[in-house]
Amino acid sequence: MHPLLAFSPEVAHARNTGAPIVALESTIISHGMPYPQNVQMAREVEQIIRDGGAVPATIAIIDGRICIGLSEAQLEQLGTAPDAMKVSRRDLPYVLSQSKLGATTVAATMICAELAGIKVFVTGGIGGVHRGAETSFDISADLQELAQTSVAVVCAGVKSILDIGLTLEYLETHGVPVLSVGQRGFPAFFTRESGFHADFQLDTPAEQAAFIHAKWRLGLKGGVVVSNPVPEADAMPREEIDRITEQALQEAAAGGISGKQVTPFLLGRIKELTGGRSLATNIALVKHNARVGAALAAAMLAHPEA
Ligand code: PSU
Ligand code: MN
Repeated sequence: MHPLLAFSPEVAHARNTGAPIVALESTIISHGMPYPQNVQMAREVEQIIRDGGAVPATIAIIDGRICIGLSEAQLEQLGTAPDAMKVSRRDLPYVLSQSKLGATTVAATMICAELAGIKVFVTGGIGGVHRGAETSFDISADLQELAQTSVAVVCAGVKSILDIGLTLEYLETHGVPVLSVGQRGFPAFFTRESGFHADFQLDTPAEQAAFIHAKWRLGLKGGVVVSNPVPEADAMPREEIDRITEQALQEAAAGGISGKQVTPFLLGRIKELTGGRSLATNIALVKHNARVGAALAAAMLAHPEA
């Protein structure tokens, strides 16, 4: 076992008994949602995964260790600490060696999940190519991680704060397949449709698991995006979210927001400008992804190649 990993008792037990495990990120807790909704969301998502027959492993960097599975107190700490760092691939050596508190992004969570032998990871939305990336070069490290780290990521697509078309082009170039569940369309986080298609629609966990096993069986390293649209009843009106997204993007540009602050700034402004309704949608879609992820983790183990 890797010396930097610290498993919670629940996850350690799952490893010993061969139970399905689902990784969860922590930037969504520290930087993606306000307190106390963030901690409550984290707890409820963990419970949905348990109810789905799998074991949740929320990942964060605490006291110089990569924690795989967090206690109640650790979830609370991440949800309230003003100094929790947003940790992507680049930042992992710093938070670990300096024993800082670190919340892992999709990229860093994938790295840690792979080290821990976890194949399925559930989140809300992945990072992507930002609008205007041709001059800003702002492309989330999540995409490069998907290109090289072998973990399946269940998400509700990418937000329209990003350039969704360029994000899909980037993933294609790097050989990252984008699956969709229940529809052809690639979802846009707050809305079910983005105007783009996913590469392959695979509705059942068994089909998704067979696809992922086939990729890795070929020796093709890297992730698979499993995109799952927000439930109809929880989706936001498209015109409203588009208008608010434009406003948030203009404010970010006017305020000179750059680097790793961009995504948290946009998420926070969208929440304010929708009077908190975007937060309810965000929580609902993560819960929906947790159901899909738990079923996928079980199907991955049930597959003959597991
Ligand atoms: N998108 C969301 N909610 C989030 C994030 C993205 O809808 O919380 C977080 C994830 O942790 C993702 C990170 O990995 O933001 C991407 O940040 P950046 O764009 O700086 O790479
Ligand atoms: Mn960025």
